[in-house]
Amino acid sequence: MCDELLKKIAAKEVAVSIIGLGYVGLPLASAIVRAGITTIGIDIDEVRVRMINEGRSPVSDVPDEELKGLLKRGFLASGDYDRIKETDVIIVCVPTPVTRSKDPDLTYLIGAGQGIGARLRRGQLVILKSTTFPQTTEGVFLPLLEKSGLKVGKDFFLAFCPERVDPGNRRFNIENTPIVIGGVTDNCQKAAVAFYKLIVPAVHPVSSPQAAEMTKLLENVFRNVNIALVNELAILCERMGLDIWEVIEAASTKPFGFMPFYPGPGVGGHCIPIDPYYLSWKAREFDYHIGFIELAARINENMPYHVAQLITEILGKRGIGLKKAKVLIVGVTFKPDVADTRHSPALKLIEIIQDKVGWLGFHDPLIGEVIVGRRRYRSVDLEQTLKEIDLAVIITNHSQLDYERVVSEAPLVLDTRNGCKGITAENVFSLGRPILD
Ligand code: SAJ
Repeated sequence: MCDELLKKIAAKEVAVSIIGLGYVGLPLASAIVRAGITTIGIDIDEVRVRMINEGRSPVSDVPDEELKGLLKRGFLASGDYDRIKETDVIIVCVPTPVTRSKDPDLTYLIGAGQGIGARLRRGQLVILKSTTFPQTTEGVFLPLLEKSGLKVGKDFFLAFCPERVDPGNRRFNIENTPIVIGGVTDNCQKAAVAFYKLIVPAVHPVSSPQAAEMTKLLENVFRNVNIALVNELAILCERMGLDIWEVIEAASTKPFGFMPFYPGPGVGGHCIPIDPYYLSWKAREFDYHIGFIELAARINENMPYHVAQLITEILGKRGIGLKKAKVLIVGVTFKPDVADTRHSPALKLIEIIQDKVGWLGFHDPLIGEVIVGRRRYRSVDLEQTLKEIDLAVIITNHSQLDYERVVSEAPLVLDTRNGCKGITAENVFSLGRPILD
């Protein structure tokens, strides 16, 4: 069975179904179609399926023009799980969020496993990409597939191959980023390696799906704890009268053994603030508490509250009470130049201060509206509003923002991203620098 599949892969005669057409699934579909492989996208969200088939991309990394090109080459989205029967390779890119109490929420992953398990046929390769804790692939996902009565490694093949998508990254994409591969059996490894070699420049096989699951978590926890480190030092620098941005720039001149991370108003996105909880949750099963992760989470989750404190302090220095203050949040996406507000610290900051200030609004060139609690905010015109407010708070440093204009028009500016780098003005205050009189 494995040899037949390997032959089909080598001849590029396989057809692929991708389950979950989000910021991982859609770019992956694009790369696979561009490799000349027949691909179908499956998603439970009918609106998203319709949007995609009309050439309107829900993912900023796949522009409409690129999506239209995929559709022209035969790609289509469907809500019908039965379509996976027509394919040889099934790739699962569904979300793995956390619950409100920060425990892993495998609802989507289990749903995908059930959907596949009910339709699995001999000779198929299933690849799981969703970030999750070690033992998910073999302990949670595999049993759902084997409900089909088929045997892994003999009748079908299963591997965990974590995604490495950095939304908005113009330099790295699927075609130039190595992929880690953890097959359940040797045949599973062989099949997954052979398939991925059609799409990526390099594959890195590891000894098990668990090793691959842990690799991905290490990659993201590494970012989370390092961001927390500079966030903590930013607060210390404010108190010590130092400039964290100057210090990080200086440390970055070290050509080895250092990698810069930057402080900010908090950590957003669908991975970095979430994935570490998957690891700390699993570690507890082994009577092991990873203090690093909990500490980093506390520090990063505190940042929006720290920014709220800075807002109060800056307005206070000008004798403006919070209750009367008009505050404009500039940038609400979770990172610059990506139209995505998921877990954005801007939304948490709005939630913290919206009942405390006289007027609150936002401007973001990529986002039309946000809903925080029971309130709906629409993006306001920047130039017009700057004249009418007391304080502009730069939360997301989109490259297209005119920082000179923000500084010249707004009476006060709090910059949490060093977006105003190089602009000296007495009305500009910065996270990570002392708030001087
Ligand atoms: N952030 C900081 N300071 C930093 C870097 C990031 O405050 O020095 C903040 C960002 O503003 C953002 C959050 O952290 O709110 C996450 O930023 P990110 O750059 O990690 O962006 P993500 O979550 O879109 O993508 C990450 C990938 N990023 C990079 O490799 C640079 C990568 O970790 C994963 O492939 C991806 O998550 C994922 O899907 O796991």
